[in-house]
Amino acid sequence: MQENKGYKSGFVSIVGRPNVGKSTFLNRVIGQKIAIMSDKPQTTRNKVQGVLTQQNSQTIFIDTPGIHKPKHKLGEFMLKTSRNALREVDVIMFMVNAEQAIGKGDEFIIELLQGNKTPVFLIINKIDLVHPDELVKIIDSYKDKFDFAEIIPISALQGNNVENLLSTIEKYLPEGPQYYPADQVTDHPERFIISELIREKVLHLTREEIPHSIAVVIERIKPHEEKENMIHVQATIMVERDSQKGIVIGKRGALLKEVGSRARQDIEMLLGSKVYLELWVKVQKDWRNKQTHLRDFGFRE
Ligand code: GDP
Ligand code: K
Ligand code: MG
Repeated sequence: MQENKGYKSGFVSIVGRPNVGKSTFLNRVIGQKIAIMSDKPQTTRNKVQGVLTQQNSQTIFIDTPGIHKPKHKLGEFMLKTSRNALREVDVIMFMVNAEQAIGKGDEFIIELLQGNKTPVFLIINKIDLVHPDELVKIIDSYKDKFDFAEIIPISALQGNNVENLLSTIEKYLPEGPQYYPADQVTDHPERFIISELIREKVLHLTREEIPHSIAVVIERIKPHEEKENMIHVQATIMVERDSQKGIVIGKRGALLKEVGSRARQDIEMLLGSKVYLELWVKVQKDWRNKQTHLRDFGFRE
């Protein structure tokens, strides 16, 4: 783990209609095929993380499942996951296809982005397929709809202007630790989502006394030893003070129990399986400042 002062790190969500090239971009940047790509919409069903480690920064990319108006419960859940992904990141890349006029799907995403404080980059992908004049037109049509922090045309397939995009992202990252070892390019997407689901429930069920500084570590995800078709998830909620531990556990464990029961339902939806969720609460003083601890917080496989 790097202790460099001035080191930057952060999270970048990639959103956009199906087939605009989100996975192609991620794979180019990470240099390995980690996201499933295809010419069929909705190939990416789960969030996929890609980790890009550079000299002075580390960027964690999240390839969201296609954001579209949900048609069923699971769709709603995925949309919720994507929505949360938009709040908790440092930059949002809104990717569009240079060949396509702005459509209903794009407008729906723009609607979701309204009111969000995270800087949004408009990424016009597939510029290898269009004439520069066309590019200007498409940029103008989007400019009217939203106040983008940056507008960057690229070709994810051929690599044009991707370096420029990466150095622009770097400028927007806050100072932070190197979460992952430099040679690690991906993480189990489920791990990250599960920890976020648990954290979300704690935040919903507690008040101001619990600052948004808790962390959830997924210790283990494995088949249940006795019950067939059940997955055993073991997770630890890290707090900074003893008093916070008491709050998270609640009277006779009532609050923790409620967190567990709500989180379990979401995790079952995510994994499509029955889940036994084992939750622990641990006090880890000053965990935010200790990079070795961050490393233990599931940012590692
Ligand atoms: P996603 O659904 O947004 O993840 O899109 P994919 O990455 O799966 O890409 C969909 C299709 O667009 C694939 O056939 C890609 O090869 C193609 N594609 C992606 N980026 C580019 C690009 O910059 N130029 C061209 N010509 N095709 C691209
Ligand atoms: K696709
Ligand atoms: Mg994809």
